[in-house]
Amino acid sequence: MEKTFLMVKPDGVQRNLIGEIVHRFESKGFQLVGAKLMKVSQELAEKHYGEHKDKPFFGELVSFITSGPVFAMVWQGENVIAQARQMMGATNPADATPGSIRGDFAVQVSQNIIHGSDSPESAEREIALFFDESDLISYEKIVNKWV
Ligand code: DAT
Ligand code: MG
Repeated sequence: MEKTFLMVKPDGVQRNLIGEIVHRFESKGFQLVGAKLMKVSQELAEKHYGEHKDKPFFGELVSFITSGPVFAMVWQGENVIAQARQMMGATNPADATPGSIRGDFAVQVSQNIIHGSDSPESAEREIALFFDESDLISYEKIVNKWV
């Protein structure tokens, strides 16, 4: 089953949105298979955002993501990578549809509440960066046959 890496960023943690965000993905019908509250180190931040290292906002991005605790998660489900991106909304909250997480809770691109993997390759890479295989729990949910 497909898995994705999602992370409530430091602004989302500070704004008490962990529960709201977990609730949205649970209610949708996706399954949480791993989660932790953690501080992102400089080294991990630079690896995680490696694709943006030549962008003008890279320094700001790394200092933001290391500025406070984040809530890192792995979610599982059919088409969860693309679906989670839809639920997050556009990168710039100004363009994010109302009803999406960024559309409902964020104003600025530099504080957009949540990260989500954008492809199967990035999901695999990001899950491996943040979690050991043994941190991920595989379990049956009887309700899944209704989802
Ligand atoms: P996403 O987080 O939607 O995958 P991205 O991978 O293009 O977006 O960029 C990673 C993060 O970098 C994004 O969540 C917020 C920040 N960012 C992107 N574009 C930015 C910009 N023009 N100015 C400041 N921060 C930006
Ligand atoms: Mg991205």
